[in-house]
Amino acid sequence: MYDLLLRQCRLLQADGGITEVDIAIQDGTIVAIAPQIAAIAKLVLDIQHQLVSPPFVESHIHLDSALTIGQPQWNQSGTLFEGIDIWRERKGILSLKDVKTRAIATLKQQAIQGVLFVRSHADVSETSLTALQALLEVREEVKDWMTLQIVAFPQDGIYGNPQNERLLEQAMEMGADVVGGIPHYELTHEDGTKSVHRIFELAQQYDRLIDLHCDEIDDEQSRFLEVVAACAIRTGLGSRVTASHTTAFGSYNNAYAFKLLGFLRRTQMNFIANPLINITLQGRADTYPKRRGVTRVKELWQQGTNVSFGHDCIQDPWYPLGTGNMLEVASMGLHVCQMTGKAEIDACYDMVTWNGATTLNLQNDYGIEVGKPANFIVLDACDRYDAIRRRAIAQYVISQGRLLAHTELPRTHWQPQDGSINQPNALALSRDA
Ligand code: 17E
Ligand code: FE2
Repeated sequence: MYDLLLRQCRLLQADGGITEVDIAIQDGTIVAIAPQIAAIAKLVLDIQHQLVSPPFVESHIHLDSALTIGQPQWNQSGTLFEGIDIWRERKGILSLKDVKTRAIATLKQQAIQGVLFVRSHADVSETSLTALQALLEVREEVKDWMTLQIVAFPQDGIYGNPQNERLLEQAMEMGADVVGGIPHYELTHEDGTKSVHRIFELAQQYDRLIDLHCDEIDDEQSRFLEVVAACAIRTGLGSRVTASHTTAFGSYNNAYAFKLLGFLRRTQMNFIANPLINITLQGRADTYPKRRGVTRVKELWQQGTNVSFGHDCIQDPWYPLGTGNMLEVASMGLHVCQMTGKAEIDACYDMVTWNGATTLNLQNDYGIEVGKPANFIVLDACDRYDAIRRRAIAQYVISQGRLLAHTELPRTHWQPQDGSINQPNALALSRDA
């Protein structure tokens, strides 16, 4: 007898193909996938031809600042830099309980919408390292239902303050999974370049991944991405390296951008764009025409470079909105990057699933295959395009073989306008009618 059996699944495969199958789970692992599995299980779910997909991957979020909107004040200019200043005030009064409560509330919000893998930044330019300590504890507390990776992120720069370099190294010792940086916010260009080299050194010394906030500015002179690319090539760290935001890439002249694209292809490194945030943070110094402030997602994707989309913020000093819904992120990415071709829309779905998993180096644990951990979601959709267009609801979220969340679909009752008496439910419309 299986623990869990899902019948009549439209199983989404890595190549975008769909097969009609049953899926059986035992002890947290997928043990059978076949057109019809004749067996009994402790729990049987009839999926009725809904889409079964690997879970969403949130490859870039700041859980330490999530849900602090308005504390101590709202970001009036809407810029990255006012956000950093507001957060500097708020982070002065962090406690473990404060960070943990907000982080866990956010992770639950994400999980019920089908996110089971999250990479969060933790600001480590704050002397007590409370944000990091809290997120390390959260990583442990949620590990039975959510996989959390933590980036040690020096928000104020490694060299902006005499103690920050030591704090970043301390964060490695405390167990951060990834080393971060912010070269465009270091005091000088030289400091920015030096910070990238230092980050690569730490990653090698502590055997960690790299994910930098890189060139998150509209300044076409901000060119730390080439330094990251050079380090990725020379160290061979390649696919263990990620450049987040890289919004200046959208402002580079094409002659430079095309040369850079070739270097980037060689690196095998990953990119994360955060379209919800950067469409609002960037372009603030522009009048008209106003730049979109998002990196060259389409061109990177076209050349086979791995790109994912992240949410970045949920109600914090940088972004007042956010729900944790990765289909909202994919939809915004699709719009801002003009990815409206059919293959491009499908790619936007991959950017919040498979590509995020690649960025997080999850390859062995991710995907719906016999022998892999049973992590997947059932979406009220028939394919990737349908899922994005209608922001499909995650009806069932299965984490490590167990049902974690079930969301019922809304039903609309159309009221006849001819004066006749409505039959309850007779005219209920299904959402995809
Ligand atoms: N910090 C930063 O440097 N950039 C961002 N987009 C956020 C925090 C959200
Ligand atoms: Fe960020």
